[in-house]
Amino acid sequence: MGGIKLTKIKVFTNILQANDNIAQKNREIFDKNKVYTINLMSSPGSGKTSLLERTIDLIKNELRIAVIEGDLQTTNDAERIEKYGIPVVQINTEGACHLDANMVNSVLESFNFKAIDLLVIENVGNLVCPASFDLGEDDKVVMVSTPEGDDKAIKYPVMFYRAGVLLINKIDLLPYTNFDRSKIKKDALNINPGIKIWEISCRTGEGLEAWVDWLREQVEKKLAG
Ligand SMILES: Nc1nc2c(ncn2[C@@H]2O[C@H](COP(=O)(O)OP(=O)(O)O)[C@@H](O)[C@H]2O)c(=O)[nH]1
Ligand SMILES: [Mg+2]
Repeated sequence: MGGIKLTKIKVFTNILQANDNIAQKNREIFDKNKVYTINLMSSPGSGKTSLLERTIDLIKNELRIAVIEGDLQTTNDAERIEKYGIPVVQINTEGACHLDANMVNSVLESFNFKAIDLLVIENVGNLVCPASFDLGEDDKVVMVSTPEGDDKAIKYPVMFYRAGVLLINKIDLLPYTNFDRSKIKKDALNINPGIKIWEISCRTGEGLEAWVDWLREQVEKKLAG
């Protein structure tokens, strides 16, 4: 019985190794073209697509943005982004709970990277699996929203350990929840002392300037590098 368990672990390790090799190829493409790339992750409904809509609105006149949408089934999110007139590709994972590097690699030829500064990959809504699959991104961004509860960092530590940024969304709903901001911040910083944290509302726009300033800085660094 013990042997079966060990075999499973080995298979998963091999899958991750294969994924990392393709992620490295993606990274080379992003680096060569100086495209700053983000892997945006959260539970379903936290507000990933809303953040994209807001962000595009705020910086589309300064930065050339493109989006990869990951979803189990629909093209709903890509349709929302398409309205902004920026390049967007939808990947349907057909049941898989995360994007992997190969899925991303297979759509990269759809983009003209010479004309893109910032690529945002909206991952499948899930706080577990996406954390383990490198896509070749520069930074992982994790979002939680106030109605989800403030225990997400301690429950899903791998995600918070790997993310460079934590966005606490739906801050406008704070008065209607028992969400304790100081608790999740403390937990996230215990897991990952370097994580940057911003409170935002994609409904009211609160806090989004700081987020967009940071994004701008990252894109500039990538262009200069
Ligand atoms: N009140 C409130 N609702 C939000 C906020 N951000 C997103 N929503 C709503 O939350 C729902 C899910 O948002 P969506 O962007 O589709 O989440 P995703 O599944 O993570 O991409 C939608 O009904 C949004 O309008 C916010 O800051 N405040
Ligand atoms: Mg979405």
